[in-house]
Amino acid sequence: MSREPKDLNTDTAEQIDVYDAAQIRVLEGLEAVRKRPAMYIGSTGFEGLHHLVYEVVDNSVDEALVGYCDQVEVTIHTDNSVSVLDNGRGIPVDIHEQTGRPALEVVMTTLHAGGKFDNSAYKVSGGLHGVGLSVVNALAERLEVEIWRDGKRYLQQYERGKPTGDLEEVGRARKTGTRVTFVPDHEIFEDRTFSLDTLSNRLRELAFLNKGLRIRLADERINEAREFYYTGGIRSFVELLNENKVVLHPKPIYIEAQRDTTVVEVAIQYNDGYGETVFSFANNINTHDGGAHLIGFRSALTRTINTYATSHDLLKNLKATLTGDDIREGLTAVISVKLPNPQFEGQTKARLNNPDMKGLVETIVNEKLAEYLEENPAIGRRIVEKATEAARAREAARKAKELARRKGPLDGDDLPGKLADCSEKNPALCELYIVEGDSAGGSAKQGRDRRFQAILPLRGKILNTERARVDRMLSSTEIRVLISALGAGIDPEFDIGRLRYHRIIIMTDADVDGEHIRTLLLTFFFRHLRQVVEEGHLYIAQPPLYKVKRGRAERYLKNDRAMEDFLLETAAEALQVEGSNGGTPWTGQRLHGMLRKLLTWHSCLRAMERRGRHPGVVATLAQAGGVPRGALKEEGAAHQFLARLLEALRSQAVRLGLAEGRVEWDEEQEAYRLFLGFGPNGQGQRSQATVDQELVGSPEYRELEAAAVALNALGPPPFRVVAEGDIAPAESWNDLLDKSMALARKGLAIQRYKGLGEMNPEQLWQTTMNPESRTLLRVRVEDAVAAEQIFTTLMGDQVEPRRLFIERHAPEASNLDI
Ligand code: 0RA
Repeated sequence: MSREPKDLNTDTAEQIDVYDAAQIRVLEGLEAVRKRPAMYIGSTGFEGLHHLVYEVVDNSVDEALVGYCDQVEVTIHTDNSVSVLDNGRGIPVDIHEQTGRPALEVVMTTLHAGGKFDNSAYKVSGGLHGVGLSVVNALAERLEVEIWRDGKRYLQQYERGKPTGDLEEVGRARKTGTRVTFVPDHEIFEDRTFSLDTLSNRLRELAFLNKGLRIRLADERINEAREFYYTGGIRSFVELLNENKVVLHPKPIYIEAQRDTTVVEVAIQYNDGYGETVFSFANNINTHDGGAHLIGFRSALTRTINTYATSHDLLKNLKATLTGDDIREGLTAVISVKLPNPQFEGQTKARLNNPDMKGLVETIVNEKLAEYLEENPAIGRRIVEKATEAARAREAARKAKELARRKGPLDGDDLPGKLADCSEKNPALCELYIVEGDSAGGSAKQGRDRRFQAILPLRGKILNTERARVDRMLSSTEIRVLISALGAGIDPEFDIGRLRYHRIIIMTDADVDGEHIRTLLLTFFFRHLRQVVEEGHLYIAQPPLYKVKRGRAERYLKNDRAMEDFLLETAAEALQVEGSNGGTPWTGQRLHGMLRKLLTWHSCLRAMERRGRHPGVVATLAQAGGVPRGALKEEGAAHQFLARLLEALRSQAVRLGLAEGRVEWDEEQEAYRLFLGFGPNGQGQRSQATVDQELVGSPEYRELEAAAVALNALGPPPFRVVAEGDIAPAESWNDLLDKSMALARKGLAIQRYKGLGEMNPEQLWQTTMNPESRTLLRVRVEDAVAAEQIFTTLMGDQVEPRRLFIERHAPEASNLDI
C-alpha cells in the first residue's frame, strides 16, 4: 500500500470554494438519511438499530478480507452506546484532494464514499448492506472515531453526522487499528436497547464465514464477554448446527475452490433426522431466499448422489431415482460464496441473482463431491441408504395422508367442533387464539370479540413434531384439528394463500407447563409451517405479570420494568422529599425526575462495581464534581486532581479507612492514573483502587457524573421522605431511593399472576386480547440458527443436552423468548 504524504496546503481560494460546495452536498446527503432512515437501514425499530452495529463491523470485516485485520472487538456500553475496535490498518487520515478534508472525515460524512477509501474487495451493491459508515454517523447522536496509524493516535467526534471539531492528533501509537463508538440517536430510534443475543448470533455467523477472524463481544451492562473464533470456518458452523444430533459421518464434507476472484465454500454433514437445514451466504450476507448459488448447489447434490448411487448399483429395490427431497432429508449444509459485484434481488434483497453463480457452484460441487464419495465409499453408501429410506417413507406418507383425508379433511372446508370461529371472513382481519386447556379456552370464548377473534382450545400437550414424519404427525387429533382450523393444508400441498387467519396467537400460562406447550406449538410451526412464521403471522400473547391494587383501583403491569415505572410514578404522586438546605421540597414531576436519576445512579454504580471498580471511590469522584479536563494528560494536573480526590475521600474515612495515593504513568492508555490505598476501616479491611483513563472515559462513568450533577441539587444528606402520616430520614442517595420505594409500596396489594385461569373473561379481554390495550410478541425466524438449536435441544431425543440446556437456562425460564 502506498502512503505518500499529501500536500496540506489548503488555503487557496479555489480549494475553499471546492470544499464549501462539497461540504454542502455532504450535509444534504446526511440530511436525507435522517429524513428517511428506513431507506438506508431498513427500519428504525429493533432490526435497524442492530443494523447500525453490523454496518460498522462490516467495515472491519472488509479489512480482514483483504488480510490486514484478524481481530474485532464489539462492546455494548451501559448508556446504549456501542464500540467496534479492529486491528486493521486504520482509516486513512491524509488529506483528500477534492475536498481538502482528511479522508476519515470524507468517509464519515459522504454517502457511498467508495473508491480511494474503499478497502473492500467484495463490495456489496443494492440491499441494505454496505451503505457505509456515514449512514451510521448520520443516525448517531454522538460518534467518536479513534485511529491508530503511522505511529500516531487520532481522534474525531461527530454529532448527528456533523464533526464537532477537527480531526486531532492526540498521542503516540505502537499499534494500528480503528475504533468507532456511537450512541444511536434517540430522535430516530425509539428503543435503543441492544440485544446481546441478536448481536452474538450475527457476530458468530461472521466468525464462521471468515475463518481465523477472532471476534469478541462484551456486554458491560451485565458484565459478560463472548468470543467467536473458528479455524474450521463453515465446517464448524455445520458442526454446531448438528450439535446434539446423531450424524451419519463424523466430519463435514468440505469443498473450497476459487475461480478468479470468486470463492466458493460448501460444508455438508448428514444427520439421522428428517429435516433439511441449509444456510446460504453471499459476501457474508445471509441469502434467506437462496438464489443462484443455492440452486447450483441443490442441483449438483441431486445429480452427484444419483450418479454415484446408480454407478455403484445401490438403488436395487427402488423403482424410480432419488428425488431432491429424498436426498435433502437429514441434510445440514452451509454454502458461502464471495464474489465481486453481487446482485441481490427480491422483496427483502435476500436472494443472490448473479446468473453465472449457478453454473459455477454446480460445476465445483459436482466435481469435488463425486471425488469425495469415491474416496469415502462408506460415507457414500450411508448417504444413499438414508435417501432410499426417505423415498420409501415418502410413499408411505402419501398413503397416510390420503387415509387422513378420508377421516376428515385437512383443508378447513369442514371445521373442527372445538373451534369457536369468528364471523369475519377476510383472513387479513381475522385472529386465531390457540389457548391452553378448556377452562382458559372458556374464558377466552366469553371474553373475545367474536366478530374477528376465533378461539381454539387445545387439550394438554400436543405431539412433539420435532422427530415425526408427516404420517405420524397426522395420526394426532390435536395436530389435525390445528391444521384444519388454519385452512392452508400441510406440506407438500401447503398453500399460504388459504390461511384463514393472518394473526395466529399462542396464549399459554406463564408456568412450566404453559412454556412446554408453547414450545411444542412453536416446534410445529417452525418445522412444518415455516412460511407462516416467516411471513410474520405467528404471535405470542403477553398476559400481564402483575396486578396492583390500591383501594378499589386496579392496574395490570406486563413486566418488571413496568412495575419499576409504576412505583416511580406512585412515589412521585404520594411523596415529598425535603433536602437539608431548606429549599422547596421535591414533589410531582420534579420528584419523578429526581427518583429516575437516583435509579440511574444506583444502577451505574452497581455496573461499575461488577467490573471491579471501587464503588466508594467512583461515587466520591462523581459526587465531588468529576474529573477536570485533561487531569490525566499532564503530571502536574494529575497531582492536583489526586489531592482534591483525597480531600473528598477523607470525609468518608470512617467507612473507607485512611487514604493515601500516588500518580503513575499508564503505558497502555498513554495517560496518567491515580493509585489509591486505604488503611484499615471500621471492620479492619484494607482496599485499593485506581482511577484511570478507561474509568473516566467510560460511558457509564459519564452517565454517573451527569446523574450526580442533577442529584447535587438535593444538597447534602440527611434528607426526609414525607408521606401521608409517615416521615423517614434518609442518610444517603441510595437510602433515599430505598425509603421512597418502600413508602410507595405501602398500601398497594401486588399480585403476581401464575395462570390465565386467575383472570375472568373481562380481565382476559382487557389485558391480553383487546387490540387497543394488549401487547403481542411477534415470532421471527430471524435467528434461525439459535432456533434450530433450541428446538433440537429441547425437542430432540437426546436427553443429556436437554437436561444441560434446562439447567443452564433455569433462572430465565419464566421468560423463554424464541
Ligand atoms: C480505506 C482504505 C484503507 C483502510 C480502510 C479504508 C479501513 C476502513 C475501516 C473501517 C473500520 N476499520 C477500518 N479499517 C480500514 C487502507 C489504507 C492504507 O492504504 O493503509
